[in-house]
Amino acid sequence: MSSSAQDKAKTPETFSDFEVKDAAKNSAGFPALTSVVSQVSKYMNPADAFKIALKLNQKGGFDCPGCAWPDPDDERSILGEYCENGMKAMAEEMQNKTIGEAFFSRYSIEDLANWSDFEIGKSGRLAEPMYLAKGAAHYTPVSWERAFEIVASHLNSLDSPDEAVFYTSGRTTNEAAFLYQLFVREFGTANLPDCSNMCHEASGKALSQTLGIGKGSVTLDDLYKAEVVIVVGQNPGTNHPRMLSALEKCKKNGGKIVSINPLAEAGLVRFTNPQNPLKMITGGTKLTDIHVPITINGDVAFFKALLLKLLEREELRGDGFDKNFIKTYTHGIEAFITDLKRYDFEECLQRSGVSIDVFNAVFDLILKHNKIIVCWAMGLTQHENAVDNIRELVNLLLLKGSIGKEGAGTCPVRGHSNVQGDRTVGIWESAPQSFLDKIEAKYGFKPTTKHGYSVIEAIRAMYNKKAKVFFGLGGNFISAVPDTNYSAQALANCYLTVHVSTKLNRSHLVTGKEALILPCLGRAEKDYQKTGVQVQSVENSMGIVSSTRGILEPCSNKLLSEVAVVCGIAHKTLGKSSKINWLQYREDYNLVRNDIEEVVDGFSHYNKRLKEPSGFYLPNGARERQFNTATSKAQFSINQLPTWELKDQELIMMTIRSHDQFNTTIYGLNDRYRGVYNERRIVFMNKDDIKLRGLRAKQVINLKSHYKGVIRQANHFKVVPYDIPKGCCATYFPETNVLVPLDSFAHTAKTPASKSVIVTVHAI
Ligand SMILES: Nc1nc2c(c(=O)[nH]1)N[C@H]1C(S)=C(S)[C@@H](COP(=O)(O)OP(=O)(O)OC[C@H]3O[C@@H](n4cnc5c(=O)[nH]c(N)nc54)[C@H](O)[C@@H]3O)O[C@H]1N2
Ligand SMILES: Nc1nc2c(c(=O)[nH]1)N[C@H]1C(S)=C(S)[C@@H](COP(=O)(O)OP(=O)(O)OC[C@H]3O[C@@H](n4cnc5c(=O)[nH]c(N)nc54)[C@H](O)[C@@H]3O)O[C@H]1N2
Ligand SMILES: [Mo]
Repeated sequence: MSSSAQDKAKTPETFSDFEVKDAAKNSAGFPALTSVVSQVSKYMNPADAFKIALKLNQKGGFDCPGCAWPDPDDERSILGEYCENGMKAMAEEMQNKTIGEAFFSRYSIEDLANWSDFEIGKSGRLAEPMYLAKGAAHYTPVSWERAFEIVASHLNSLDSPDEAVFYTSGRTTNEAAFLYQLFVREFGTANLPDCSNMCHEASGKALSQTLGIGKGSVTLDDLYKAEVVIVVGQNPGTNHPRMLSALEKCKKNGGKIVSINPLAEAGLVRFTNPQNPLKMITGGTKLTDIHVPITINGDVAFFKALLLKLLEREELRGDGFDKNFIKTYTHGIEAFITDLKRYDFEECLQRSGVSIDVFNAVFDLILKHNKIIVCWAMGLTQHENAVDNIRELVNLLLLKGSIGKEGAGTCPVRGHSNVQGDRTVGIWESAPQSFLDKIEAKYGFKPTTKHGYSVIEAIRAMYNKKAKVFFGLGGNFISAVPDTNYSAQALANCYLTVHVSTKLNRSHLVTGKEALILPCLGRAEKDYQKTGVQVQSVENSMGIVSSTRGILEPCSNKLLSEVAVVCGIAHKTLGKSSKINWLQYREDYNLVRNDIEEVVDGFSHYNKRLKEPSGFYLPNGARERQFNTATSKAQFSINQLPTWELKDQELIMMTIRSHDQFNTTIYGLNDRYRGVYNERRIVFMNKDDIKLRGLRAKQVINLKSHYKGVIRQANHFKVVPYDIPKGCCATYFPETNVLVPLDSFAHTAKTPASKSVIVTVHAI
């Protein structure tokens, strides 16, 4: 019997050989090096590994696809801007094994769906285009020409361009992303959902409303010079390891570090810099001065408590606020204060789950210092009240005048290496009119002004058969999105699903009636075109645009670059009716950059400035205290205190990353920093919660989520006692995405609330 799309979409419910040890007290150091050596030597050619380690994130080298943390502007160490998880990302991408016709004729889609995500990822690099015909059980090889024709004929037979969805994941370079959105807009739709919709969308919305720019305001230099850095809802030791070097530098300069997180994550507790052998022996620097073990989604409450105390101090002694800054640069303080006074300090503190002693220690730092930076990631953005989380931390920075000056500001730490750049160059389902006008002026067609689908809306549209073609430029849509069962049906309803990918993933197995896998070059591979090996560009988390150029030979001669794929499809689909000569761009990417320069603000002399070794900064108003809001001032905002309650037996669950994964790509089965080995189907619980439910360590349980009367279930997880606040629990994404309701998302931003899922735990 053939299995359903839902069955194929789920991760298999089987266990590996599981072991738990004490959670690590520090990060990096020797275990990090040994972990990389074992990873690299298993899957990658050692000479290539060495080449990569030396070129990774070096000036003139190539940009690590691991994360969006910036590289130092000044001298970089000889070992590259080395990082354990960066090397793991490379080892995964540059596996020496490839898969094509033989592999797919041996394994059917159904066979592959029974593999774990770890096994799927380790099968090798995709080496040739593959096609799944209607009703077929196996993918078979297809020529590039034919693949483009299949896509074009499906797109051209739709009743409306709005019946197609064009997803982007954040590894796509500026050049490929710009051409892709241009094609989509000329085709006639704005259906451009992207991974950002599930990631920092809430940050973009909150920051645009309050500070007039959807990006962070700080530079690396600011981090070095800050007096207080608050890291909230982020696990840099695993997800942005190079950020720890910046925090270490800040500390050396006398800065204090506060971590607000339900978990005492290893990298923030203590950190051993792998580039400093002496430190590896002596044990490294203690990074966090104050750890705040907050309840999941207790952040608005905690920030409100801080705001209330600052107000009290201002009223009593006149030293709580930066009155000059507020008067000159902000708008809306009166309404904000009036609203704040409605709240009770004790209630806020109680809802945050933080003790008064810890609170006072943090308050003391904030009161005494004026150069404050707040860094954050998914712990703030993946809640229904995510936009409020971020606006509330902006309120705090505004009261302190901690914006647009040295050592102060906002630092949303981005995920994918070019997710910020993709949005800058137009991957945006609701792009501003000014951008659309420039497209029209340059190319002579009128892009639709109707907003397109974001991720959640795209899933609904496919489920309801309003969208019939899904095209993914990178990423692993089915494993990344919420509500796996519903979303699997949505994809299965499509006539055609297409993925441009480097490696096999579950999205290739949960298909529409027909499907294509289009294999592309990875970041580290040389991109040979008519005018020579091409350079591309990316924008990091701090708005610096820099070049990236592959250094290894492609793993197969049948790969195309993402730029070439987009040009090929655009050319075939739009044909003679297009206003654009698509094929010229793939021969010379300088031409793409010339176009970006004309259409997108901040890219003047793009080709010339890209040659600067450290790249160039894009303009950032908030950094200069120029706020591009309706009032031209920074805007105080009014945010509600979330009032969710847990019923009897319920827990609030966050779905997080282990140390051995990059989003849906599973590098390995360990979470070394949290002391978990060889298993991913686990649930971290507080000891008291385990006892209360009559459970024991390692017991196998099922999880049920509860949302508006609908119950979703994920089976076979093992209980791991952990230092996590009572009432909270944690599991890994993507195994528990089946539990995340599609309808539970951030107001206005629509980021799935995958860090606040209400669940119950059931012994079996
Ligand atoms: N190696 C590696 N690097 C990566 C990635 C990866 O998967 N692997 N992914 C990349 C991507 S796309 C992204 S977006 C980033 C993700 O980087 P992170 O946001 O650091 O990733 P998560 O594992 O989702 O971790 C969220 C953190 O927030 C905490 N948290 C959860 N809920 C709450 C809450 O309600 N309040 C507070 N204060 N804290 C909370 C969790 O305990 C955890 O420490 O990393 C990027 N870099
Ligand atoms: N429950 C839960 N769900 C989440 C999250 C969470 O914290 N909890 N986090 C969310 C976040 S922050 C994000 S960003 C999304 C991530 O969502 P996605 O970006 O869609 O997922 P990835 O796992 O990063 O995509 C991995 C795939 O990208 C392909 N790939 C890798 N490199 C390249 C390349 O250079 N080019 C091309 N074309 N393809 C490439 C490979 O085939 C690989 O299998 O997931 C979201 N989903
Ligand atoms: Mo992300």
